[in-house]
Amino acid sequence: MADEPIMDGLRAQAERILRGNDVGEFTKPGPRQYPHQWNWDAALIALGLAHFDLPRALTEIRALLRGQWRDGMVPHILYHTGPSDYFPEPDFWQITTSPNAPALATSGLTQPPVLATVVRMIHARTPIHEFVRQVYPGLLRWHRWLHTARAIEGTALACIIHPWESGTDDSPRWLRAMDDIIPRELPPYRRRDTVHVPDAERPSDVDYERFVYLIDVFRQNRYEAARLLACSPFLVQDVMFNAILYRADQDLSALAHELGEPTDEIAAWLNSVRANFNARFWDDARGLYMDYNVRAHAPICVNTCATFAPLWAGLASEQQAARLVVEHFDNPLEYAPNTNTRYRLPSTAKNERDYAPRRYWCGPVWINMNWMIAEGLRRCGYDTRADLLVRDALALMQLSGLREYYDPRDGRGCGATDFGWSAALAIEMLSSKSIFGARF
Ligand code: 2M8
Repeated sequence: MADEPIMDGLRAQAERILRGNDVGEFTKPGPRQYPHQWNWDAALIALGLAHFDLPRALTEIRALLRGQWRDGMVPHILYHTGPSDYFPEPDFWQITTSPNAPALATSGLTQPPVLATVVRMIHARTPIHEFVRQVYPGLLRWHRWLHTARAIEGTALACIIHPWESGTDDSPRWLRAMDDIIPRELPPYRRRDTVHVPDAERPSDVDYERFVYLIDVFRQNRYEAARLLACSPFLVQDVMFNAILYRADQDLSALAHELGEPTDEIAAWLNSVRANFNARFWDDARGLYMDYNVRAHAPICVNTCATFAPLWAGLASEQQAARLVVEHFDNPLEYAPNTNTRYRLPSTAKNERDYAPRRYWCGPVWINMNWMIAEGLRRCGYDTRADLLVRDALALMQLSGLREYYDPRDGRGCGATDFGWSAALAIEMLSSKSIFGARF
């Protein structure tokens, strides 16, 4: 049984963190490490804020859409308050070379499109018709851009051109895909991400060089979508990004229907993704979903928590869901606790070569992943497993505070402190009635 007074303490702490990171129109993901607005952080933060300050939640979303590019892209970082000690600084992106750049300083990349889903969730709880009407055109334009400017081979599956677009930046799946990328010439830059967080919990220098090299390629090509598809050394179809997009298309379609807007275009994207998703990503021999390296014309055979994202989208069949759960989620060599690890869900399978329990996306538990995969498990009828993920997420936050990620062995907090989406999703999980009662 959940200990409700302690949970109240966690909720109060989470609200304090969201208030503390609030800069007026946007919320910093981390007060020192991440002092700007990030795309999927903003969406998840809005979901948490909506539980106690709905107007502020809507402000967060409006601020994010203010950075939308003329071609529809919603960027991954928005520098509302100008430069800080964060690298890349706004000028490093050189976005003004693109005719599509907005007036606001932003990055030149995007991030997982979870926003339409969040808008629909908030609206389902407290109707916000006028707001939905205002933001719908921007959401539609973003999804259209993803399904066209980022699509190849005549399907609506989206490509990403930089690991940062996946949100799981140095996941071993990208480290593997970046093996062949040899930076030719690097622009001068200075890493700042290891000022506030120990080196061992952040990407290696070699990986960081590749991140920077890719940005340099994109700015030299003035962010022209067709050129980037043609020349980006990193071109990948990310299983989690596409699962999030598919789910967001479903939510966008529901919003369109309610607004009396046409839904045919969205239905065509949904049909195309549904028709191609499993053929592209499902590895029947291993019973796992794998990303696809478009440049190498080959799947990226690395087992990470992204494999569970199709559950969130309703893209896995009953048999596929059962294999993911029984062969992998429950497997102590991969994701389930064993004598070395107490907490679910390691972000990389523990038997992967590059698994590292304290390094960024290489192994630690992330609260957003636990939440999203729990929702997916519930959607597929695996409520007991979903409860395990929620229970562990809440236990970790109580044990070690609202950190960016956690060591699955002992629950120690890593990365940024007072982390925004951990706080927001603590509130979301605590507010969902299903977590209280007999199951705990
Ligand atoms: C991390 O990414 C940024 C670059 O975008 C960084 O490491 O500096 C990722 O975890 C990403 O998913 C997240 O949105 C961002 C802010 O929390 O931090």
